[in-house]
Amino acid sequence: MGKRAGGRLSGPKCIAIVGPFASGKTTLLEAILARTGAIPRQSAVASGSTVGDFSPEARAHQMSVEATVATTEFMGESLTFVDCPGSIEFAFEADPVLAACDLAVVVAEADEKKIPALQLILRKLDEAGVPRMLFLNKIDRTSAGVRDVLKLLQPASASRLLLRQIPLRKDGTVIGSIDLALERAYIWREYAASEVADIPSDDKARELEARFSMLETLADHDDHLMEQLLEEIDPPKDEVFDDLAADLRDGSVTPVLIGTAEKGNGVLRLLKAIRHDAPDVASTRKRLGVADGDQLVAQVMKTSHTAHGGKLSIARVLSGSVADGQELVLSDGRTARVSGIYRMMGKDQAKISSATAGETVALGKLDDVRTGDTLSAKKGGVAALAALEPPSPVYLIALRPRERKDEVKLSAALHRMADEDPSLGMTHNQDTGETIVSGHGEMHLRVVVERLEGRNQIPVESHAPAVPYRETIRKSVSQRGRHKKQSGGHGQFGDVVLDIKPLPRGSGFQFTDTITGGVVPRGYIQSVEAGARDYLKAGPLGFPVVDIGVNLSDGSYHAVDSSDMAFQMAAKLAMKEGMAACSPVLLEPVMKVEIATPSDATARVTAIVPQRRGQILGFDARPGWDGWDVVEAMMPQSEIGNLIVELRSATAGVASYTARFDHMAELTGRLADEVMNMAGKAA
Ligand SMILES: Nc1nc2c(ncn2[C@@H]2O[C@H](COP(=O)(O)OP(=O)(O)O)[C@@H](O)[C@H]2O)c(=O)[nH]1
Ligand SMILES: [Mg+2]
Repeated sequence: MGKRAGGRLSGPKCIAIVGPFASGKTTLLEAILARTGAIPRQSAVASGSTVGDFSPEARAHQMSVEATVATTEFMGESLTFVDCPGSIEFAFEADPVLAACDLAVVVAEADEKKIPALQLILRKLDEAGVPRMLFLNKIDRTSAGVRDVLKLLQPASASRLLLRQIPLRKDGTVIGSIDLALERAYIWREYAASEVADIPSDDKARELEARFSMLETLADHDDHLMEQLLEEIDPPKDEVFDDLAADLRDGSVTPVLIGTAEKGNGVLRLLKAIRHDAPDVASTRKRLGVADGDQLVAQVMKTSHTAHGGKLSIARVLSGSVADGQELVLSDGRTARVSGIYRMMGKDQAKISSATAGETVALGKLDDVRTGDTLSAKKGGVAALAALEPPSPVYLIALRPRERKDEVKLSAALHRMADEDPSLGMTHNQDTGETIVSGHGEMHLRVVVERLEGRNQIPVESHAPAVPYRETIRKSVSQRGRHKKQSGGHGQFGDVVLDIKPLPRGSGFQFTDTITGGVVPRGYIQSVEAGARDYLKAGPLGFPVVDIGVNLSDGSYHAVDSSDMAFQMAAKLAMKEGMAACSPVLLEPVMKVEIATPSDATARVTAIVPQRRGQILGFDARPGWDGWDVVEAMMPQSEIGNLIVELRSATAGVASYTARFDHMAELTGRLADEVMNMAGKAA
């Protein structure tokens, strides 16, 4: 392999901060902003005054619930960091960010329990082709050797983890780091630049060994370096740096840096590594297939509706430039005019007049623009770059405003939220006045409700969505229905005999007639069918009736008093009396469920299924997912409502499932009684 360019790439960069929940991403962002002077001092996440997690919802739950964007400057270069939430419930926030960033800093810690979550995140990076560095955080709390930690984490990463720094310990505590490429020691100071020192002689052997192992890995992609190692020549530092940068950029290795974000330790080294090694916007254009040139191409990473400034579309300018007031074109040809361009700092914005390639800025009032859209300056300017596909929802709630007067306000607020979060699904049910909101976990939708009640001041009522129970019959019957009224002038007369019988599951409703000799005139047969159908809306148990056949076999009519209405009434009467004698039974929907889980939790998952009246169909390795299984099962829909909560707690938060309707099954006994009682109360 020839030598690759590894020189420093200047220009504004966009860096996603990703990693498992509570690994220290928000803390790291805070440390970076403090170290680069964007904020006066570093606050602790617990203090509630960090740049990330500024929303009341994030503070209440002590977790990031949305991406935070902050632009700072380091040694004269613009760096935009996007702190992406770690919880799988909010994971979709990261997808549009990854679609347009240059680099991801993966924040991880030496915690075995978080490996499945780390694996999920690294997969996302692989899919998006995003080069990454790993920041091994909380090193102050890590007693294990850093190389053992890497061995622990390596299975989660398809690309090779390359240890770039080792901790410097004194009396068992970490006091700094040794950089293996620079061959220098850094003694950490809290919230301040480290003191540079020579590598203590006691640590020299350890350093040399770790350095050699780093060089060996780099030599896998550099024949020249390999030769030098074989000949025991110490390679020039420049060559090592070039290899580090090149291997990072093409994704063949993931350099690992260490630190304690909470004290600002290791942050400057991280920033320097970013400065020297990170790909730039030209590399990202190449990755995304965007032509070089001065044509505007911008990719929207996030949408937010601010209390005062209106809608903001946070976009990465991939090429060209954008100016305030400019008309932009979406990839489908629609246009929108920019009103305000801002540099972001968490919840705050600073107005600027234009932005050029590489910058990540907020574009104001692009009403029709959505997260994931690709913007250009002229029609046909660019095709959509990223097709964002939210995972299928795993949790649903039904909600309605507590007060009717809030209906319009609620629908507007939900509309804004769906605009901000494309992974929220919404369907409005005209009949019940409820909106069914679907999302990716209990917390995801709890935050929706909190935002409605907090930010939007709309008190709402929410509950589990109703399960669509049905009923059918188990016996046949023949029933006469006679509707006769004589009250002044015209009377009413209809008379029918209906043969009612059960049909196989999934048949729905079938209506036939065997009328001969015109005992019920043709025109009224339709009326009989209409009457029977109307009855089916609520059978003897109170639920819509399915899988029955009704045959009109006999009847009589009156030349003057018979009417459409009268025959409908007669049919309903026959249905009402007949159905009660047909041994009605409740039907519940049963879903075919596929649960994806890390293999070491498969046994726990298969134990959950039968507890929820489910039946395991089998399980198998998850295609393309090392160390994961897919469990297939049949489960009643009523048992799936909060299934995800239990699955997540059994799998360190990473399991997911898809469910689709399979069939209706009879429900009898105590459970059926409960369903009927509930329905009775609601009616
Ligand atoms: N001991 C220690 N704790 C840290 C460090 N970095 C973050 N934390 C703590 O870990 C918790 C989670 O941090 P946070 O930044 O919110 O994690 P995030 O979910 O990845 O954004 C907080 O209580 C932090 O104070 C660190 O380097 N050392
Ligand atoms: Mg966070």
